[in-house]
Amino acid sequence: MLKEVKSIAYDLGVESKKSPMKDPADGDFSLSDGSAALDRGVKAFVPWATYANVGEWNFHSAGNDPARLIDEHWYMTPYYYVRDTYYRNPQFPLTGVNFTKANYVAGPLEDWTKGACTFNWQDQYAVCPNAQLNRSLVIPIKFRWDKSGQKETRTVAGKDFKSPQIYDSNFLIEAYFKTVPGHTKGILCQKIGHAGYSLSVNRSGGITFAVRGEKTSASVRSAVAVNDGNWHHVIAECDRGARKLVLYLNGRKNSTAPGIGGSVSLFNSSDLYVGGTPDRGCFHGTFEFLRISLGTLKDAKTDIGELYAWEFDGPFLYDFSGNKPRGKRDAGALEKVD
Ligand SMILES: [Ca+2]
Ligand SMILES: [Ca+2]
Repeated sequence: MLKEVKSIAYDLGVESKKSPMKDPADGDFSLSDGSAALDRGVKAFVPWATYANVGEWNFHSAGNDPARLIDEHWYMTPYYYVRDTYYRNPQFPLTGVNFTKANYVAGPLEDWTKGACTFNWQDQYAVCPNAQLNRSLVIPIKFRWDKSGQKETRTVAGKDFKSPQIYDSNFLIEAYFKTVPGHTKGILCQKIGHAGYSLSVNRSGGITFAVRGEKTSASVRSAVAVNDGNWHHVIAECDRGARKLVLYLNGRKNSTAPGIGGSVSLFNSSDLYVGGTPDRGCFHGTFEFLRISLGTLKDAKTDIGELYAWEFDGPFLYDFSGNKPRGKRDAGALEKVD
């Protein structure tokens, strides 16, 4: 039994006989010299909210299985109906094919765990099967004021089932990644068959975002290369109303191209792939973050400047007084700065 408990919570923190704070009884919560809280805090990543987020992967494993990359998206659809059952609503974890613990490494966005995942360009990719993205749900509707009487069920299917399956809506893909220097022709994220979408590192080392319907297709390429071994933040946006595809790179609009209108469905029966597929396009580099949302930045009533400022210079990167961490973040509200 003890062994089992240890395997769940292997780090229970530290014990100190001395107060970690200077004089909390008199309202001074700053850290004492030699405090046990020094450098024992963590850095976490807090993404800025997007509209209708349907998939969010932070690239740390589930903990007990290096092949399971959990999805942490939250989108309060109409079928988030009974609070007690939220946890049963669909999430879209990725399965890392040929992944081991060695794939997980430290990344720049978070340090509470190994928060980034490497892809080897050979035989590794991550996948969420179409069967999980293209389901139907039967929701029982129960009326609290009439427990014995009125009962009904509602079926959620097709485009009412919200997932990275894109029908005729706006959408965006956000990724934070780095390639091995010189890498070309690697898939970042795609769900594409006869129709669908893909985001990839192209043969010039730039980014290509492509969408395809039954009869029409469109794509946009970044104006610069990203395969230099540095971390890059990309948002690829498909705006139906404006009929535009937009690529934002490292916090700025980088390029735009004519897109597709609202009558073009991207529905397809392919699986969702990240970092490669079974037969082609394996990515060589490291992922820190990826998400897919069924709306543009404008739909989320935000813009690239606001999103980028939050994610890379937001208040979660400072203490409660606005001080930057000295070295590693200290535990508690206040960083020791004296
Ligand atoms: Ca991460
Ligand atoms: Ca510190």
